[in-house]
Amino acid sequence: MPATDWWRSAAIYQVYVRSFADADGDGTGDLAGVRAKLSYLAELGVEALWFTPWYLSPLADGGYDVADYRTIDPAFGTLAEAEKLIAEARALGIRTIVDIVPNHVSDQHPWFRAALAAGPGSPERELFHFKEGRGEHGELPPNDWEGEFGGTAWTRLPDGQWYLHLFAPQQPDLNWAHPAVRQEHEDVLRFWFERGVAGVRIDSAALLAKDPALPDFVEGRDPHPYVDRDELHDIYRSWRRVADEYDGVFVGEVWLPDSERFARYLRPDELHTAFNFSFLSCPWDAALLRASIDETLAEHAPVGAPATWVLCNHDVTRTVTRYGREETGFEFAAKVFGTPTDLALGTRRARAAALLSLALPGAVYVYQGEELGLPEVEIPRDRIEDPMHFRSGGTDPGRDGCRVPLPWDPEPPAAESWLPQPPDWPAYAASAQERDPGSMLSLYRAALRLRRTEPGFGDGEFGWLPSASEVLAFTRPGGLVCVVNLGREPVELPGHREVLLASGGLRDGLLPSDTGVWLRV
Ligand code: ISL
Repeated sequence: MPATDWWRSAAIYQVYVRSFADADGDGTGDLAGVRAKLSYLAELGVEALWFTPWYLSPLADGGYDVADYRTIDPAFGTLAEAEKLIAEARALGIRTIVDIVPNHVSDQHPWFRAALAAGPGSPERELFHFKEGRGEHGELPPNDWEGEFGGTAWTRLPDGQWYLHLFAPQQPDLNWAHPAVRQEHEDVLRFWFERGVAGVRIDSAALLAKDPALPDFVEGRDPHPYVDRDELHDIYRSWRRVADEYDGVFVGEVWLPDSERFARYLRPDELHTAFNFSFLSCPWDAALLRASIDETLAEHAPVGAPATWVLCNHDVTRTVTRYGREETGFEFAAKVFGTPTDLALGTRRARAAALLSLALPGAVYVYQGEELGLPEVEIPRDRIEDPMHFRSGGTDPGRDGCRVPLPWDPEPPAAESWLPQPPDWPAYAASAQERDPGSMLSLYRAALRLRRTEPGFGDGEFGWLPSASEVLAFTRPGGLVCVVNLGREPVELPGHREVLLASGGLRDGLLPSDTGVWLRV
């Protein structure tokens, strides 16, 4: 495979900078911390790092409220440090992916401040969606759209106008029909590609374009006023021309139930890849997972794009907690206060799921802490920071529970971290897991090493093997076979020469419940 095709098979590690590693001991992760852990990441065996937004930000939404795309937030470091980090990682064979948030900016971004100052009717306001309200005195929002975090998607200003924000009020939506908005983002892409980044993750990629009439939402009406509008494809085609100048690649955050609509973003002149959220939100059930895998491969094939496999990220319940819960369906990935979890069961399944996702064809994402088997944390209510919690009126725990700073060592850090680590987290410390061959970290290291050295893994041929309905079994080139038992009873393994790796012990040659194995046949 040519070197420029690295993204078709890469194992990509998501770094939530604020919670990764804290070098200056102020309780918040930073770039110096990432640089200090590059050898850990190289040893883990990942081929690229995706950094969640590290730009100047008031952190009203964990950095997804960007005040300046060309400045690193001083809490994290400096641009010069980011450049060093990109180069040092590259020297270790690790590429960098930055996170671009094109749907909105921070309310502290110079454009929005200028728009507020310039007042109604000004050209500055045309970069956003400012509107008069409805009702006798404009006291009602311009339309009935609800924000992704709950509540109306509009906020009224003292001058009477309202502005649109699909997320928090501190995240005003940009007007993508405006040429300056397009120009600015292409300049920002160039800015980061010039600094050596290999790829860009596109936040909320299907939400940028809005119906210019900003009509009320009507269930089932096509096209949707702001999700997956056709205008987006022209935007991404011109982004692709920029990326191609640098051999840069895109991964889109595209949550769409319709696979044909989803695949449009992956046409050869648009985005290279998109996250596979249907796999992430699929419960631990052989038939459902098999269907999700089939559907994923079928939707990618016509456009020639590789699939991606994602078990968790900074927005969803951590894998070991999710797989230890009873309920199924999409709520499964969403967050609920006080849902009982069987962590031992969830961990066993998460280990098997790791072997499953790492053996499937395409690229794969690992979210920081997944390799440590961290569970979701129930954050004390008075420590929650996520706007999703507050916008839900306190009913939704929000997403902080998967964003707790990583435990590197069994000794707690000198300064308490910005989100508190639970008292039992020393047991998950990376330095302790490194020495334990049975740990989640050892499993991930071994699996990622095999994935790199065995050419049959990554993008390429895939075929199901006949198996019991509760078992997922498939072949990859070079005689590689992955078998995962989701049933209650141990099952026999296909005839094989060698067990390469197992997520748990085999018993009398049988594969126990909730266990996965890689074989060579
Ligand atoms: O669009 C959705 C469903 O149709 C949402 O799920 C949406 O894609 C998702 O919430 C977007 O998440 C991303 O953007 C947010 C940020 O808070 C998240 O952390 C980020 O991953 C706003 O920038």
